[in-house]
Amino acid sequence: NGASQQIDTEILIIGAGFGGVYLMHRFRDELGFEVKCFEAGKDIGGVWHWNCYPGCRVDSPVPVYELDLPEVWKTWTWSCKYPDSAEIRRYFDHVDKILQIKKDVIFDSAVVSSDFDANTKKWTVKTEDGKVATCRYLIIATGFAAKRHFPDWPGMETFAGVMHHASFWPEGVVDFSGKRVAVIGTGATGIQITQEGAKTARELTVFQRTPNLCLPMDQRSFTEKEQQDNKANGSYDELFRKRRTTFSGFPWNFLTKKTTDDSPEEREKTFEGLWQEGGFKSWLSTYQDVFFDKEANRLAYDFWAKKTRARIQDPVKREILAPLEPPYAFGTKRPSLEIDFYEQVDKPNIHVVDIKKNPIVQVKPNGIVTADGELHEVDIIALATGFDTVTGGFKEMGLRGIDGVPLSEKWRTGVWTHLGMSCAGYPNMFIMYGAQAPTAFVNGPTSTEVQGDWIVDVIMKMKKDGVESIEATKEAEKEWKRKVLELSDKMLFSGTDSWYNGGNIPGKPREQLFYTGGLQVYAKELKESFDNGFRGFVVVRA
Ligand code: NA7
Repeated sequence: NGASQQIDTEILIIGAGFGGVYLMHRFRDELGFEVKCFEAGKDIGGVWHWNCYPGCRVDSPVPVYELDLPEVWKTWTWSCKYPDSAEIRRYFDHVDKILQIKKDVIFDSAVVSSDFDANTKKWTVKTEDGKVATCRYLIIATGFAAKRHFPDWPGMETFAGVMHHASFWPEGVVDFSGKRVAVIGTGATGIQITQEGAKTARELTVFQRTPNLCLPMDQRSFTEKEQQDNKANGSYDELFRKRRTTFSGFPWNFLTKKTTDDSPEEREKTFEGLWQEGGFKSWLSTYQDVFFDKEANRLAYDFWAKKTRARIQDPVKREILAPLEPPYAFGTKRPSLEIDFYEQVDKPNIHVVDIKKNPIVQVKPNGIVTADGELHEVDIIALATGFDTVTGGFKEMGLRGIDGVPLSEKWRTGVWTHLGMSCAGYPNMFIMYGAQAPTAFVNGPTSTEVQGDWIVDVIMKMKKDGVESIEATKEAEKEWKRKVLELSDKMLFSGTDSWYNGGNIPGKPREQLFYTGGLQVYAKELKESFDNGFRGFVVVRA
């Protein structure tokens, strides 16, 4: 019970994932600010603290997927290109060992209300267990996966076996050996649980609503020597510099020529080359017009289907997992990376149920009933059903603007921000890795640094210029929304239901939630506002 805790600090950060940790370090250690952090969980690491489900692994390669803090990366060694979540938790322990982050994080502190006092010009933030903090600057770094999505099938509470949402999976205590397992959902999470769980489960059934157009993970082990060499020869420095200059925050870009500029043979060679390089290359380094042009997109899909279908021998599973006709435009839902997912699913003791055609209608004590009346008997249910992305978590923090209107009300029918980082009526509140920013299409640590450095620059300039508070203007919010929507309207995203546009959650307002102009253009927008006297902000001087 934290009822007696009263904290007063210059900067309060909510969330101790990559974003929170990076900003604590910059503000506290480099600039000497007083900083505290409220974290809902019991440790730092954000999604990597929460996600302990079997097979959980990052699907961006290291060292691209780590912070550019030399004192941290010079003293850390990875075991492989795509580490699992336990290794990333060890990385965060190392971050703490070097930077002593945890001493200023207050754990088990889910924020339930945040109000701005116009007289003192301070935020008051309260947690579920009664802790109270006041601060001048409030930084929300809660990420996009703070609110889990639970389906509401009748009878869920009657299930007699083990059932968890993947991101509440208890670390290491559920053994699949000899068990019958249901995995519901085929996003990145469902694919990973299935790929891992199929190796030990007696039987495993994947309930798929929409196919995941998975790409090959170019997983390999790393030696200490090669990492040392790359740190010494400047490869790390070059990579960290380069990744800030691209669309996706990875150190490579799209191909700018059109898909149909190439002959069928050249195109095949290009697609094949990207496929062999692996990872997200086939997604975020392919021909750019794949995201704009239906014909180009179909060519990309056909290549994917050809590669994938060849790996699935069971004809029924092949049609469900990798149909000849695209279920949606290639790349408009997030592809998962896999190693042997298709081979695992092809085994006779692994089953695939197409729940778009044959939906789940009920959960019984001993299993799951589909519309055709079949009872799928299982001992374990893994709910890999995703998140009420970005806005879900935001709306639950009890944020209230200076006019007293809760953010949940302001955002009832859609999101309003300037640059994805500030809201009208919320002075000195900054958002990291949220809606209307490139979040979903950008390597997390790169995005953290670009947005984080901007917040640092803004607060330093405010102090230097005697600015007491800034907040987005309503006009800037309208203009930014127009820009975000206009960019994505030219692309193929709107035709696909996904967490990019709220289409994954029943009743959620459906609008493009992320900025699709790429990180390098977005960074220019941030810089332009900064260089032009905080353009788009109400600036109040002391
Ligand atoms: P995702 O990508 O949102 O995937 C959730 C999956 O669950 C997806 O296949 C959904 O099908 C499915 N789903 C959601 N609700 C239901 C219901 N009610 N019934 C059946 N199936 C359902 O979440 P993840 O956790 O896999 O990944 C989230 C991100 O975290 C990931 O992209 C990485 O960035 C890390 P749908 O496709 O909506 O038809």
